[in-house]
Amino acid sequence: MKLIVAVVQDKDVPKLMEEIVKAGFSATKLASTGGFLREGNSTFLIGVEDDQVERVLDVIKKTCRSREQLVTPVTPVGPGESYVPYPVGVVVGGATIFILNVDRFVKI
Ligand code: 2BA
Repeated sequence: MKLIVAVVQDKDVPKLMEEIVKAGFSATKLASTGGFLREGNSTFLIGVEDDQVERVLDVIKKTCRSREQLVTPVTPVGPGESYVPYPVGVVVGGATIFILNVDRFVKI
């Protein structure tokens, strides 16, 4: 068995959850925050049999889009210096996915 941990953008969450459930998988969604943008994103935990991993990845690929987001770098400015921060674009997503082996799966 595998645990798929997928970090996705909040905008893709409703569709992704709908498609995962429609495909017959179980998922848990956790609210999370990206360390770089410090913005909310969502982390899905999806436990599946080994032979189902590719199907779940297909659902995620079809559902999650990459988007460009503007970030304004924060640079410390010394006394008497001025600094005009220019926003720079970073491409976020579709999804960041980790696939872990599950030693044991228990439901009580
Ligand atoms: P954030 O950490 O907020 O990162 C958002 C986007 O900012 C990243 O998109 C990437 O394009 C850019 N970025 C991140 N760190 C950077 C850096 N040090 N310098 C320049 N640009 C940087 P994604 O790569 O698609 O990642 C989206 C979210 O997935 C991340 O949000 C984070 O929550 C998670 N993530 C990505 N890689 C991870 C990893 N190795 N471990 C744990 N979580 C990860």
